[in-house]
Amino acid sequence: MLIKRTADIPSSEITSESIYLRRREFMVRSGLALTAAALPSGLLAEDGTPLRPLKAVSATPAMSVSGFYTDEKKTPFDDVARYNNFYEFGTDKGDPARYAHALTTDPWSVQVDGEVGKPGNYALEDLLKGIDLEERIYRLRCVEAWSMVVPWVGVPLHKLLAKLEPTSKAKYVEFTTLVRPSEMRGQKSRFSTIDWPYVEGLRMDEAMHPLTLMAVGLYGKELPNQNGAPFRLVVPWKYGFKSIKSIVKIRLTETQPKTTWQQLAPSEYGFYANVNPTVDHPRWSQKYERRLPNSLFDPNRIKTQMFNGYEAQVASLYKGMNLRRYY
Ligand SMILES: Nc1nc2c(c(=O)[nH]1)N[C@H]1C(S)=C(S)[C@@H](COP(=O)(O)O)O[C@H]1N2
Ligand SMILES: [Mo]
Repeated sequence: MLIKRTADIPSSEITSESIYLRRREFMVRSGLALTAAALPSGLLAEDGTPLRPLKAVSATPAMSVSGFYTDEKKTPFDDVARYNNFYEFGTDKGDPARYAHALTTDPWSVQVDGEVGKPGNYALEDLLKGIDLEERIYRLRCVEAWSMVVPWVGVPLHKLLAKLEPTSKAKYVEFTTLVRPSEMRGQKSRFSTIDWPYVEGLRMDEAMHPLTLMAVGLYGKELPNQNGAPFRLVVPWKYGFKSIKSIVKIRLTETQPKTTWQQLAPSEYGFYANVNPTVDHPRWSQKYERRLPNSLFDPNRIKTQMFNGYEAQVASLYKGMNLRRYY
């Protein structure tokens, strides 16, 4: 969507001149140079449609100092896009890739409210306008003890929040995923235990941390739907469930948001959910993880690192906090 070249937008999608102009304006003003011709057309969404390229400011060696980049082996695109957790489409790891193509991601708007100077219902392209896209190569560690290395494309959340002008009362950021059972088959399942919408949240200092990213793409292309298109959170030092997908609402609050997994099983999933190999999940150890891709014969088991390897960058946020209590 936000990444389409004007020439790529089929006339059937151009519903009005104002939408057409808005898209064009986004592409020009955001500095989002489109290099469709220069990139291989290799990456396909699960339904066979090509993923549009994004031009991001790449990670540089200087950035690696602050954790923006890891030179660990990247998890291949096919694994990143086929092994997912996105319960709105089902609980099987293959369900999101199988069913998420049904999701309409254009147009997409994001409701901004609560403790901000600039509340409103923003078209995604307007929300991101003027902020350069950046590439970040992060480890992603699921609470279920598997992990990946993903090259994301997105904007730092602190830049977006600065645009929205948080008030002095803003202590937390709450994020909400779309509810659209007609396109999200997991939301109409009788077996679903989740009370939709999926909600996540961060403390303000976590949200403002330079590592915290709002992703719109991966592997240099727009996000596959199953990875949370068109707009999702990525917090690399926390368990994957904090990195909420397909966001339609951002609310700044004075009080701690009631988040989905914490509500569902408070003794198993905390609000903080910082990756911590010394605090086990009540039902399994968190000391090791399976790094994807792996197989029965090669489990690719590696040691889990404190704060998922981002201790140098984020430990100061939790100074003096009992991480066994605030898990
Ligand atoms: N809305 C929503 N966001 C979500 C989830 C979900 O079920 N619904 N699953 C979370 C979990 S548990 C993980 S591990 C990551 C997985 O992201 P990925 O599929 O892009 O690897 O998404 C997170 N974001
Ligand atoms: Mo997860």
